[in-house]
Amino acid sequence: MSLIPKSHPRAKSLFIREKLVSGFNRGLVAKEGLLAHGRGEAFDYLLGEKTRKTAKRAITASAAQILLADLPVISVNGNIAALCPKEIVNLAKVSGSKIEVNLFYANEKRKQNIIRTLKKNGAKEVLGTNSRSSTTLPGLDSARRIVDKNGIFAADVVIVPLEDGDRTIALRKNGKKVITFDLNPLSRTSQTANITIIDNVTRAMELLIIECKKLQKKNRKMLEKIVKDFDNKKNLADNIIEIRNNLTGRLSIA
Ligand code: PTJ
Repeated sequence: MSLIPKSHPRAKSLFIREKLVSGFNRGLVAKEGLLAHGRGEAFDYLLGEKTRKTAKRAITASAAQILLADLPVISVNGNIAALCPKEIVNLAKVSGSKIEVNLFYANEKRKQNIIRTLKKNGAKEVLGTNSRSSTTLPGLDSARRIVDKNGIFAADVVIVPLEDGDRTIALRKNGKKVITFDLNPLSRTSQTANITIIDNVTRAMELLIIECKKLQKKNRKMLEKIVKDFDNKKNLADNIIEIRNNLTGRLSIA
């Protein structure tokens, strides 16, 4: 049972923290994942802990891009498995995406724990552990280079929540479209992905599922137009303005 009273002014943020700590205690999250979460929290604070207009725009473009894909794959790491396992499985179902576990801090036991959690939440198939179908993503030195031939390696669109910059660059160099969730608009991942959703995954993942369901009714031409009209660099610049406005708004209240 949680020790955090619902009335606490920062209850939501503290509940998310608890999910991460619980994920760590259950062997899903790397120690470093707790630190990565702290960095995310700081940026969420600057955003005002709200899904901003720029995130909504990126979510619409992401949904269109995923629905246009021949083989979309969702890459899952420890933090994502702890924060939104059910949403990952739902997104995969709604969008016809495959799920692949891919860790920066490689650890076979943690991989198995993550797969078990995803399966408990309804996943039928989770790639990322079969050595017979594994291969190497060129241009990457970290453990993330090991990918499944039928998953990330073959994908045309890869969804990489909470990512490190090196792999985003490698995926792009290998001709993939990359969609990321990252609270830091200045990170290399944010700057190099095709579509960056600057929002907390705990808010944005559910919104992406809803948007995929909504856009399923649109034809291919309309989806292509949504993707074509989206400019990631401009959206990131607009996001910095949102942060600035949020901060100046707070200062003027004080
Ligand atoms: O489970 P593993 O071994 O694959 O490791 C996963 C981590 C997250 C530890 C690894 O990928 C890592 O070190 O990532 P970075 O380079 O610290 O980047 C994580 C990014 O995610 C940072 O830019 C954070 O601001 C951002 N972030 C953290 N929490 C959230 C977030 N973005 C969206 N929602 C969050 N809840």
